[in-house]
Amino acid sequence: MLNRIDLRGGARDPRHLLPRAQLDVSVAVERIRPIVAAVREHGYSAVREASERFDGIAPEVLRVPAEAIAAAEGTLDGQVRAALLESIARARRVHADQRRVDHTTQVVPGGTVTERWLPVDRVGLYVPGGLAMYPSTVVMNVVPAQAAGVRSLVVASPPQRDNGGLPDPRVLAACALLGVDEVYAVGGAQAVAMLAYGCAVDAAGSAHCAPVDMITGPGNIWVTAAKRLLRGVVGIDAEAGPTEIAILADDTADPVHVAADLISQAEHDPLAASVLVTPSVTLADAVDRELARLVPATKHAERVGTALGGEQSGVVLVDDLAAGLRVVDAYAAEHLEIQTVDARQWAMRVRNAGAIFVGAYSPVSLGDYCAGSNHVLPTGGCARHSSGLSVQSFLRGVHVVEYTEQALREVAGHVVTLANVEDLPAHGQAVTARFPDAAGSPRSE
Ligand code: HSO
Ligand code: ZN
Repeated sequence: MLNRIDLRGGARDPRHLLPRAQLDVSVAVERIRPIVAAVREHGYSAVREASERFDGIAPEVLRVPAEAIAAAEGTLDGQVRAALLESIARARRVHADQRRVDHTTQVVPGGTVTERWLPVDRVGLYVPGGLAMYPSTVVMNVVPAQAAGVRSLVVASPPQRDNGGLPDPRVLAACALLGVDEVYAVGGAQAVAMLAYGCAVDAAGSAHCAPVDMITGPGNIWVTAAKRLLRGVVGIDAEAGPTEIAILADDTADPVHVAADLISQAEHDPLAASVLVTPSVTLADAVDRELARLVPATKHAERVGTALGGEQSGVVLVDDLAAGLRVVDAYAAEHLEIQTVDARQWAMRVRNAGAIFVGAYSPVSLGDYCAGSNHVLPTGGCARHSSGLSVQSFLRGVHVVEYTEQALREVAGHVVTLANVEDLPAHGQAVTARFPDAAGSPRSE
């Protein structure tokens, strides 16, 4: 079922072995440009027009009433509620520990630089509706924003025709459990534009959605395109590609676990990538047998089969675990499982991965829901340079500089020298102007 790539005994560069799906967003950007421009210019009426056109429904008042949010929470199945609350509680525990503290460095006596971590003021979270609607993703976006201290957090999600023009009830229930009460029944590019520019949300213009500073959350290609177009007007999170799991395993791994985990992420998307890296042909053969047994029985067998059979998935055979480590580092998977002897030791040596799952009892799907870790992670090799969503994503580090007269006087000469070497003498004069009668004041030309 899985393609085999045999790297044993060779010195092939593993970097480009497994192709990754590329999403062409630039064409979509041109398609949504007029929608974004219309929302900027006409606000409410343009948002409703686009909703009618693309979602087939547009409520007259775009903000979801508090009673509807409460009602959605009320109808939530008890077990789902308990599981979501557990997911929220564990994520809050981990994210609370991520909060950075402000730090003051005394550079010289009388001269300090303080790094202050300030939360973004207002954040918009886009939540897709329909099939790719994950209440767990609402949790993974809202929890770090709240832990960062974001004061104002708003959710936008498409109106559903079968829910009377309200967003999906699971989205509303997740909002209620997280304490988010500003929710708009708007989806697509028009939602991103509404969040970025702000607009009236009823016909009379008596209620408004204030513009946000940052937009996060997954979406279809139109949403991604709108976020790309509006980057700069607002901050945005990374563009998420199809999900990926890589497993570094040796013959101590249980092939049933390995196969189940490969299937679990393939379930997301026919373009999802499931990659096994192993020095053990015995394990690779056993995993193949398990896949042949398990895939036909899984609910989304077609999607899973397409993903596992695709050129983006495969088994990479390596000489030993050290060679396997080089492969997984080159691949830089969104999720990396280590199912080997001394798993923790091997995990410590990994350089590139969005998140690492160690040992036989830490599957990726634990992290998707209830480990406490965040499941919004870098895909497409971006783990080489980027992190997953965290409290840090919602904070800005601001340097606060404070020098006394004496401390400035002592370094004035160096400032003037550097200003002159860059041919910016007024920079130096801004310092020397403070010391007009300084004997032997620094030379400025
Ligand atoms: N594995 C996905 C997240 C997710 N899984 C949501 C289930 N629901 C990307 O990390
Ligand atoms: Zn998942």
